[in-house]
Amino acid sequence: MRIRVIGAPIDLGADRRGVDIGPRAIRYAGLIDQLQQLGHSVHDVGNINIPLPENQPTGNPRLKYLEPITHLAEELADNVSEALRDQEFPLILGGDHSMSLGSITGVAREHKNVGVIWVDAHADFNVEDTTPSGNIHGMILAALAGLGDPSLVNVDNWAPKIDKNKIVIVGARDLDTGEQKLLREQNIHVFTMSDLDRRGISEVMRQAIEIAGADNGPIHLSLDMDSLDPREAPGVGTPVRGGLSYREAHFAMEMLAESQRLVSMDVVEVNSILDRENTTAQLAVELTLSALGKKIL
Ligand code: EXY
Ligand code: MN
Ligand code: MN
Ligand code: MN
Repeated sequence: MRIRVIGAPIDLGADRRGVDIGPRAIRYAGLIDQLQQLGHSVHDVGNINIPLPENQPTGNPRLKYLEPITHLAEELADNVSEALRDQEFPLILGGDHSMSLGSITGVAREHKNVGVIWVDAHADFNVEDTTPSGNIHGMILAALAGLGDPSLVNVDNWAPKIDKNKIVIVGARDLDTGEQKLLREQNIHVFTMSDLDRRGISEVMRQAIEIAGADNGPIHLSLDMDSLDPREAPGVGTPVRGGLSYREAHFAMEMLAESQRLVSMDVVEVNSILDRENTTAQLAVELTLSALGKKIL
């Protein structure tokens, strides 16, 4: 398959600096070579240009860096939809999760019925009134489902980007009160870590693929590296104990590859400043390879 690698080194959606180094750390961990060894051809377009953050965010403290984030989203959406039109598989490297506003907008432009599997310790389903931090990376999935600030919801002048019945969150274990209420009200499919403990990764992923890929539709994977246990992925912006094991994460990716429904994927929240010898970036490469067809045997 021909893969377009796009770096989105944004850290404006999060409180902590460091995820802006993510794309470089992932490339440094050998992504391009290993994709080629797997038999894919790779078109690496480099990184989207990100404005440096001002020292302190200006504007609404409950929607920090709203303007540059929406501006990036427009630019990234253009790049991603162009990739799909050129028959390339968009692989977008973060950067914090706010970049998925652009990546998924670009995918949804070309695939109106795309479903999303959001592998994450968090739901990223806050809105201005419920956010505890004002960090937009914690609001992105709500915005893609049509909820939240109009500037986020109406990027590219249309909404919603994703049918909320085709959203599936896997690995959640750190949800805010207001966010929990919204998730319940909107009937969002959430497989928490408790669900994973109870049913196992195989059954959870079988259901996730069935829901997100309903009517034989395409699936976008948004892999937040903080979905893994911090012992496996220490270099993330918002670590939460009790996450996916190394094998649970790989098996989830292998099942997605077997489904043949993936049309695009994000890998986000690699924070190299907090990482240990590039471990998390290396794991991001390994998991990407599993999602793109690498098998044990
Ligand atoms: N729910 C918290 C907030 O909204 O501030 C933490 C969000 C972390 C988001 C990271 C990307 O997954
Ligand atoms: Mn612009
Ligand atoms: Mn996230
Ligand atoms: Mn997260």
